Amino acid sequence: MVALSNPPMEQFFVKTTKPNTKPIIIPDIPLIDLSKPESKQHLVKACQDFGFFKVVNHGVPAKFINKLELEAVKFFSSPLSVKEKSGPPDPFGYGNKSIGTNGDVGWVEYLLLNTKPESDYPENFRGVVNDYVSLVKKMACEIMELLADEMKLQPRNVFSKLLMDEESDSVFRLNHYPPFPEIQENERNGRKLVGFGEHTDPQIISVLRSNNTSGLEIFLRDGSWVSVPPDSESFFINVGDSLQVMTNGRFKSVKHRVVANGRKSRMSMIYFGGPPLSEKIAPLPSLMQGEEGSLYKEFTWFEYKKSAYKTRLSDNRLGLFEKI
Ligand code: GA4
Repeated sequence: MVALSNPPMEQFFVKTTKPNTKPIIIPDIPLIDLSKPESKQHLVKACQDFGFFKVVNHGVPAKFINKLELEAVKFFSSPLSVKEKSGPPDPFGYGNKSIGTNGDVGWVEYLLLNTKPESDYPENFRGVVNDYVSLVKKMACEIMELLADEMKLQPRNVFSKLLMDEESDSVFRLNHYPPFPEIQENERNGRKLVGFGEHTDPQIISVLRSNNTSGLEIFLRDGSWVSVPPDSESFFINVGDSLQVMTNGRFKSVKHRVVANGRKSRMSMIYFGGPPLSEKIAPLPSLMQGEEGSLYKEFTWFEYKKSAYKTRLSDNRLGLFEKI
């Protein structure tokens, strides 16, 4: 399908059930302090209960985060004609309002980058993205090793080795959600502006950092959407579909979305840690107890990714691979 350059405005909104209701703020998004020895247990619990948590004392120096944020602000404030020189996203590059190739739209512009060292980045991002990604990847690996330890998985790098692999198919994304002039009027009518529609991430683990503008919401198992208070000093971690499969459903790939704030720009940077394309994604044998069989048909990351790119954002991508 051809990407729309100017999609009809109606598509950017979702109706809220009750006009003017404030989003629910969850009081207790799991908060993990990576400097504490008990973080291991909390990590496993957070992956099981929510598939989502926030980490502090993560060891990524602010200097690297700020440098990248500064370049991102500069990039997104440059003229559209300049930004478009880095597009279209096929799948990497600059994109505006249209997400993927199957008709999804959102009030967002973005830059999708390959994390392989030799990749071609817009000029000011060279070096800055590599530094940031290697630090965030290191933190993601530490988290995955703590998870493996706590679950008594051998070797302890059973998950992290997939991100460390030279062939790891990981992606980096910068998202900018610009203000929207008529936001108040729409809110009065009970309409929310969709920045990035609901979806789960296909990879193993995603690491998100945003500026101090709200917008991220996660979907809880009781069927409610809750707004995640922004925190520019912490990282938010999502379990992806592949980790859900590798843990045979113990860890949950969290459904999330971004409702554009409308008043202030929101900027986020996300590292999506994925396995090599040839990697078989299947439950770890040591996690299958007694009679427990795999909930999923066997597939490689290449097969999963290929099928994911044919879906709409909100589709249940793992559904195709579930055993009935
Ligand atoms: C969701 C997670 C990542 O942002 C992403 C997205 C990708 C894209 O923007 O090109 C996809 C989406 C994401 C899943 C389904 C397909 C592919 C858009 C889309 C409709 C980069 C990814 O890996 O999968």
